[in-house]
This record gives sequence, C-alpha cells and structure tokens, in this order.
Amino acid sequence: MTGERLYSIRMRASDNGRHVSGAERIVPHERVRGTVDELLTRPLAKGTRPDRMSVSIDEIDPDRIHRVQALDLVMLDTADTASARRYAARVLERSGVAPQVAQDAIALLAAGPGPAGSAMRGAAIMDARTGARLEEDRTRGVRATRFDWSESGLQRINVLLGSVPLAHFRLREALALASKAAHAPGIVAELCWSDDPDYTAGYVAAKPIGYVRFPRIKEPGISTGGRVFFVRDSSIDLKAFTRYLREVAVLIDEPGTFHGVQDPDCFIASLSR
Ligand code: WAQ
Ligand code: MG
Repeated sequence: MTGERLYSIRMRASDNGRHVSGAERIVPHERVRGTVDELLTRPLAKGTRPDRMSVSIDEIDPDRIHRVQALDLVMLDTADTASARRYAARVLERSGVAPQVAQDAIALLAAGPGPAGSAMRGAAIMDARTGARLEEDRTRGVRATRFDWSESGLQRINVLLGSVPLAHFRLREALALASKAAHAPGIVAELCWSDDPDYTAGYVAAKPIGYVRFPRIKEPGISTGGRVFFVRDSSIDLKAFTRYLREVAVLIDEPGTFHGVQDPDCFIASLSR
C-alpha cells in the first residue's frame, strides 16, 4: 500500500444552517472524482433543497493511516421499540455505562439532543459513570471524520451483508464509524439511532461486544435521534479523544464476525458469561 495516494473526502450539506447530510470517504487518487459525484447525489436527491454543500478533499499521509478490523455484528430481534430500548440499555450496562446514564442517554436521543429538541450535527459525549455532558459544543457535538472501508474491506463486508437483505449503505457506514470510534482512547460504548424519519434502525457498539443492531429502535415518522459516545469518566484526555475522532485517518480493512439475528435474552445472557 505504501506509495498509494489516498484522499479523505468529506461532504456536508445544510439548509438555512441546519445540517441535512454528511458523508466520509477515504479513496485512492483515481477514485476522487467519482466519489465526489457519488456523495453529492445524496443531498441533491433528497426532498429538501440544501442551500449549501461543501466538499473537502485532503491527501492523507499513508504512513499515518490506522488500519483496524470492524466490530463484530449481531442483530437483535425485539418485539417493539420499547423492548429494543430496554435491551439497548442492558447492552450499554454490560459495556460499563451506569444504568441511570444509559436511561438518560436513551431519553436524550428520544427527546432530540440538540437545542429545543433538534438534531445535533455530531455526537454528544457522556461520562459513563455520571452522565455529565463533556462535548465542547452542545449544539454541534463532535463529528467523527476520516474513516472508511478499505477497498478489500468494502468488498468483503458487502459479501457478508449481502447474505441477508440489509446491505443498506447506512449500516455499512455506521459500522465503519462505530469501528473507528470503538478504538478511541477512553471510549467505553456508543449509542445511535438515525434522525431520519424513514429510518428506524439503531445500535449500541463497544469493542468487546461488537455492533449490536436493533432494526426498530424508533417508530417510523419520528425525526429525533442522534449519537452518544460514552467515555470512561471525566478524567480522560478529552482533547486526545476528539482529536482521534476528527483527525486520525482510519481504514477498516477487515469485517468482524457476523453473528446473524439472535434472541435478545440469549444474547444478553451470553454477555454475562
Ligand atoms: N460523527 C458523529 N456523529 C454523527 C456523525 C459523525 N460523522 N454523523 C451523524 N452523527 C450524529 C448526528 O447527531 C445525527 O443526528 C445522528 O448521529 C444520526 O445520524 O442500519 O443513519 O446519519 O445498522 O441519521 C444507524 C443504524 C443509522 C444503521 C445511523 O445516522 C443500521 C444514521 P444519521
Ligand atoms: Mg441523518
């Protein structure tokens, strides 16, 4: 891989200052043009009309790219949204998040974590023991950037996800983001569900447990959602944590194990052993 010129491409679209969509890619020189085109189809195809779209392209020093394996993936089939959230809380607890903090985070996403119940552009950071909000900018949160599947990683994850009808680009992208974030210094877990009213899936992720997906953690038609990164406690180096999320280039070059759909009680029980 040495010598290959790689570029980080970041796309963001907004309307009247409100975030509409964003995406991250890391691609070789010859794929920069095609990728920019591909990324712009999203804000241009949406029902909304963004009044601002920006694309940044930066070459990445190949010697400074971190290569990590994706988190293992499991899907928990729950009866309804309420039970999905209860199981999500239990997975968070198993990851080291205090029970009350897990509840608070779920309530935060349900209410809309931004000002007046709006969505945030990035993620909240919470102390896993006390629930204290630690992100510098409560309106915008912290955005993870500079991550993607490597070309071979992408092929392999597509094959894996292609075996079940869920190779949705959102899952692939969220799995890449969560796999980068799981390696952040001081993180213990992540909770996420989409703010897109049409998308009801969400997940809890943590390095030792993997990416635990809930197909319906939100009712359709609801546009509150968001992301929370839980950190060990308030004594972690927050600057190093956000620097890693924003600046360190990470390529996911290998899928984790795909455990398929599991019964939530069996899965939770397997975690305590
Ligand atoms: N870094 C940090 N936070 C982000 C980022 C980022 N790069 N991108 C989005 N967020 C935050 C922001 O608060 C959004 O409101 C929230 O996450 C949700 O973003 O099928 O589509 O892009 O397994 O709507 C998860 C389930 C879907 C995928 C996640 O998120 C699956 C999704 P969205
Ligand atoms: Mg969204």
